Amino acid sequence: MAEPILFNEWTQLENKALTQLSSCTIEADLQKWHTQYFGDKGEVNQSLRKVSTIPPAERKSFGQEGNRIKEKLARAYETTLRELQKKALLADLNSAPLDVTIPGRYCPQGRLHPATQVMREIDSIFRSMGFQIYRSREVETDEINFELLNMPPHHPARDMWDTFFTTNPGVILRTHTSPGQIHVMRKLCPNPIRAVLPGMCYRKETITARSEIQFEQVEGLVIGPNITFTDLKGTITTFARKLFGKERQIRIRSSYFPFTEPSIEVDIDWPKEDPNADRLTKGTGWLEIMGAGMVHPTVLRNGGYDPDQVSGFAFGLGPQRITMLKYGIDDIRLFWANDFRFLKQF
Ligand code: FA5
Repeated sequence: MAEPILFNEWTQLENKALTQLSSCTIEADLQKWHTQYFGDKGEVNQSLRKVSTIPPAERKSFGQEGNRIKEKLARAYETTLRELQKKALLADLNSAPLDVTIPGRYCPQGRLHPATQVMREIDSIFRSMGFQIYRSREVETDEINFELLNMPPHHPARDMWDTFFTTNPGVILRTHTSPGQIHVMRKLCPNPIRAVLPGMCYRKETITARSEIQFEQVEGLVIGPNITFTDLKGTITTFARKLFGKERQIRIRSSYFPFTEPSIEVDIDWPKEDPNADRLTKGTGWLEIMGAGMVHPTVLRNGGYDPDQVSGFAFGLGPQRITMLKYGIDDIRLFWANDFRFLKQF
């Protein structure tokens, strides 16, 4: 019995396609071939669409034959593509042979920013003294940054912290890490606390060699029964000795912060032989590195604690000032200026 004319059409298509495929020598030819047969208007699809014009009794075998050829051509295409790619790669390798003896390209090794290095050192000293490390937010409410730290609106102490306001009323960039005290207290109350909170602070300041508008602080907070000023002094002294060595002098001065009572400030001596000593220490020979004190009863209450049951101390230190002391850096602006000549030295 003679084969139906349409089956002949499939066989012709198959033979033609395979012959053309075998004459493709580069990938571009192959892509043209693919479009010719498998594109939307390609010959395979056109032929398959003819199914509707076939007498119903022959449609099934017509479709089966069409799909068999379609799959066969698709496989042949994949095989040819791989072969051509392999050939192209070999030709490329042969035309520019690889010399494995050429030295590799120098890849400069990155390192940690000096601020990060010192921050990690500070964290590890406090960790070794049993402190936990907490992060708290940089965008704060006026309430937590000031009011709950015993500074109601119009309190004159607010003048010490010139503030960046956001367009959201009552929302500011934190001026110090002390609002973190309230977050930690509210989280851990009524348990004892021994925590440090490192992070960035923002103040609208006149930028000078020792003051930036953006700088880091590390807040410390210890709360529990019978915590005394002696514990504060011991902690600060141990910290400073671990960081700077025993030969560096530490000076504790009385001071005022609304959220601590009594309050102190801690200075460290600046090497006298440094020609910039006068400018940086305003002629005193001392550079302030932290404020501290015993947590004010109102602040304890705002954190959920009963000041008759527990007491505590807090401190806030400035790692950038500390890094300046440690490495003899004479200008705080170098920290965020992204100058490689500076950064490469650490
Ligand atoms: C405070 O910010 C208090 N919150 C510290 C505190 C915490 C006191 C807990 C009591 C209890 P002060 O404004 O002095 O205090 O800042 C603390 C430290 O941050 C300073 O000693 C200094 O090392 C650093 N610091 C302050 N302002 C700047 C600035 N503009 N640039 C760089 N470092 C700064």
